[in-house]
Amino acid sequence: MPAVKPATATEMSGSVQAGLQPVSMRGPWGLIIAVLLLAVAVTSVVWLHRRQGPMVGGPFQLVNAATGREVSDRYFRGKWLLIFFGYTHCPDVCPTTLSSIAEAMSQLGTLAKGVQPLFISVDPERDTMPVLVDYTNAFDPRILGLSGSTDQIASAAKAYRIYYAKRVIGDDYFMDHTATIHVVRPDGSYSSSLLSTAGPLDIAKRLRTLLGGT
Ligand SMILES: [Cu+2]
Repeated sequence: MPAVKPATATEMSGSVQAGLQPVSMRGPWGLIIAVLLLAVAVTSVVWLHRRQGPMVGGPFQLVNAATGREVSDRYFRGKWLLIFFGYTHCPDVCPTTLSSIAEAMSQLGTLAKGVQPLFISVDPERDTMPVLVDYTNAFDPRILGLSGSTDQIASAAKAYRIYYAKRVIGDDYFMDHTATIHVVRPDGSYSSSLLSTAGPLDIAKRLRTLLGGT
């Protein structure tokens, strides 16, 4: 392809000439590259912040097991929320965690008034409203059981990054689920998380700090 050769030669000589230009002519390229690098850096920082910010939490629409009425996240504005997903047939993690939350509420004394623990069922098939209410009341009546349609639960679980899945064993089934306690601020924004293995002391300590008690 003879036509290509002269073009390549022109380009090469062009770049050689550019290299020999006074500094003032090369300056703009340095500036453009610097601006581009800065733009990339700023975009990365903004992206990371966005990732860390609204990654967990968000609006939800569920059903209050105690009243049978729909509730949204907005209903709980003004209180610190402890959000835990689970199911009443859970053999170990849920009862242990709810005991810890109940004990932490006792330890908080009057500060507990500013805290609303929510237990969201991932097993609406077995966790009917009465079953859920009896279950949460057995730990502490201040723990509110929430359920909903399959879609409502799936949507809330997705917002709070909770995985759950049915595991059938013989005639019975278990619900595998993420065991994390999420702490949500009174304005509805995500604050932090605790492991389900956190004892009552840890939970109470975290809340005391957040509520500004000590
Ligand atoms: Cu569980």
